Amino acid sequence: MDPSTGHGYHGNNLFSILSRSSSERKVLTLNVLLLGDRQSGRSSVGNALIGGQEFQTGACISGVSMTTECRLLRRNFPGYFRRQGAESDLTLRVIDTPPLLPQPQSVHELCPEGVHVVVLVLRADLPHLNTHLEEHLETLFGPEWCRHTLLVLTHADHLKEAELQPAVYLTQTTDSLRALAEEVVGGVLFLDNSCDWPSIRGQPLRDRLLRLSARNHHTALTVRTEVSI
Ligand SMILES: Nc1nc2c(ncn2[C@@H]2O[C@H](COP(=O)(O)OP(=O)(O)OP(=O)(O)O)[C@@H](O)[C@H]2O)c(=O)[nH]1
Ligand SMILES: [Mg+2]
Repeated sequence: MDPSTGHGYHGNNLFSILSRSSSERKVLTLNVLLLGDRQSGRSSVGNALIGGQEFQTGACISGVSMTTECRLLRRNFPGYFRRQGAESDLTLRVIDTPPLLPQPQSVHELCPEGVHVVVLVLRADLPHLNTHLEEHLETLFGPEWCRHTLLVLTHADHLKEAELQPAVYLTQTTDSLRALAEEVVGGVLFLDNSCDWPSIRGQPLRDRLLRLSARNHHTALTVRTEVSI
């Protein structure tokens, strides 16, 4: 518990996260939670992050999401970054979720040590926010959620087709999306999931995520399991 907030803010220090594998390499393990509305592109973003196709993606059938329960996939990126002169691996544990917010208990079971980065996924071409989203995030993580969150706007290909530059898009979008974009400390990243191999598409996202976590000294937010959503 963070004594200043009382909201289960987990004070992991870097050395508890960096551990040595059998080959004497340092490894940084980050838990990443994907959240978003139905068909926002969460599973596609998950695939970009892990550089694979293992999360099942596709159109909704009869209004039912492709993803109906939380699923965790883990991927190691050897020698991904350097810290204090030493090469470190980056291990991502990515949790895909059903639409909007998953039950806190399901997330807690998959990562009891907490979530380092929340990736909030929205469609750039459908920028109407669920009005309770921020409220739910606060219920799930407490007021620190925005320090650990980055916003990914998928379907950026539609902006390209409309010849709309991302920076211009952000000035013209809805007030609620603009406010959210300003609130999340990780900022906004546009993603076109229809192009490139997942591993290429995921590179800027992995970099951004690592920077955000480093800014938080790799502390993790614990899920507040006493609430139900
Ligand atoms: N054109 C385009 N299609 C995308 C993009 N991202 C996702 N899609 C497509 O949108 C559909 C839904 O993507 P998913 O990644 O399954 O979305 P999801 O949020 O996990 O969906 P559910 O689990 O069903 O709620 C799939 O057919 C994807 O191929 C994108 O950036 N551009
Ligand atoms: Mg899905």
